[in-house]
Amino acid sequence: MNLPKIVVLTGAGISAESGIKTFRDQNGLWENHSIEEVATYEAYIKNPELVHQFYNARREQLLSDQVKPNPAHHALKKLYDALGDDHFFLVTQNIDDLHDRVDTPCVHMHGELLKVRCENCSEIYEHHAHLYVETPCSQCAQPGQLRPHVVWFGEIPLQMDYIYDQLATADIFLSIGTSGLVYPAAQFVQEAKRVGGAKCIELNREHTPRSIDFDQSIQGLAGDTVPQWVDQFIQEQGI
Ligand code: BJW
Repeated sequence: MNLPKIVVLTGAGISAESGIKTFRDQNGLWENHSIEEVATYEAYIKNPELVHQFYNARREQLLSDQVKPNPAHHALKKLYDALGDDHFFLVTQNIDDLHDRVDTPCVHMHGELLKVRCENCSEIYEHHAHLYVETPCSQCAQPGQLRPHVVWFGEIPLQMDYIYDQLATADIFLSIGTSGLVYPAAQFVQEAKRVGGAKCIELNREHTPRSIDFDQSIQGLAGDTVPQWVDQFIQEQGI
């Protein structure tokens, strides 16, 4: 069977119905903390306690009983199961682990909230507890060297070569719940179209500054639109 290859990009909007606030909504995280205060390396050097406090609160929320994968995460797992590794690739900007919890393989281009990285020995490992300036690295035992394993503004997102290779071979590019304001992810639609010749589809609660770049833009909550789109696709393909 000649199946199309689907590349999916997800953003904070896919996790909104799981109880995780998006970044740029009215009640979003940036209201309480300006982006410069918490999501740059300069901010971390200037005030590591504040940055640790910010990520500790988000880690605690992610691990609470209230947060779990929603129908959109489950639908992408269904799509992955139907297509397999050769025809499905998921890249997420989200640092939560909600795709991982339903066993959908994905590249976390902006890192992972439940991991830390040691600036002394470069070890990256799972860490679910609060992180403090004095927390020693479990590998090299140095205190003062652990940071959240996330990508801040001015840093290079992870696995970019691999992501661009996947975009170049996409037949369909699906962008779900992202404002399209943050680069390089904001440019993936042009990349998928220009290099891969992909049909590009946006699923978002509302129109975004990028909607015009897509062949189709579908408005609605991800928990509704993603399962609907996946079910229709599977039916059309007869898989
Ligand atoms: C729903 C919904 C529901 C809600 N259902 N939908 C000028 C021009 C071009 C670039 C730059 C520039 N100046 C600086 C830059 C570069 C900079 C950048 O993009 N800045 C912009 C602000 C202009 N980018 C970088 O620095 C990046 N690095 C870089 O470019 O390196 C150079 C390089 C690249 C490639 C190769 C080689 C070199 C790094 C960016 C790192 C971003 N980091 C953050 C924080 C991560 C850690 C953390 O989480 O704390 O990543 S910022 C934040 O934004 C986070 C997110 O992943 C990212 C994207 O946000 P997202 O997911 O789109 O969320 P929102 O809130 O913006 O939107 C939610 C959407 O969901 C909305 O549209 C809603 O409508 C929708 N929604 N509920 C469906 N239920």
